[in-house]
Amino acid sequence: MKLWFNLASPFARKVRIVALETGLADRIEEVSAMVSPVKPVEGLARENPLVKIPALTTDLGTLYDSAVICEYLDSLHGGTPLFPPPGKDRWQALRLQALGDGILEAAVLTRYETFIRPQPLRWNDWITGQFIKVRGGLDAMEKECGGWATRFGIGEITAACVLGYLDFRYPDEGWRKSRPGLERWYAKIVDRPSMKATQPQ
Ligand SMILES: N[C@@H](CCC(=O)N[C@@H](CS)C(=O)NCC(=O)O)C(=O)O
Repeated sequence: MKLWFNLASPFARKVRIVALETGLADRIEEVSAMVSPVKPVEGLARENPLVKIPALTTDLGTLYDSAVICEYLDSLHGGTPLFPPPGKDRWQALRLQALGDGILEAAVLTRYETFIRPQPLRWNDWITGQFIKVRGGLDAMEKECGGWATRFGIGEITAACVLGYLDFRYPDEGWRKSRPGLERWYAKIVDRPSMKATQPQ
């Protein structure tokens, strides 16, 4: 399998953590792609019409969107599943993944707005609106993270990628300030080998 990724992408990080946690990393060849919403990468465009990373080229064709790729990888190993079987736990895990992905979308779009969009075209109200989503999402995570302690499934992996991305791109945001539960939880998981091996750069 071939994974289109880069070291800064929090969505690609989700996939790389899943690959490590499930013991599948050796079966994946990584191809670095410096994506930009305004300059499509040619090779990637042939695999993923959305020209986004992560994308995973497999025998079934190329899969894209981190949630789809992570669930595909989870179907290939015999260990404890990272996506729970149908039932309440599964809905909770999928919802937490969606919450984390939503925070990441808002944070990544803000990054594009502030670093790619030419200065005269930037719109501060739009950036403020995206950060309301980031902060509201983190507050929701703070309320529920007491229940996360015992597992590192797809929801928790996504949450870990959110917190790692904010430390990487928005260190001044200070997400820990009013979120002691998340801070404690993150301190416990940040040294996992899969987290250390995929630190954003
Ligand atoms: N929903 C997608 C989001 C992927 C995404 O936005 N990736 C960014 C990099 S972090 C990207 O490829 N951006 C290029 C673009 O928007 O054209 C997922 O979960 O995989």
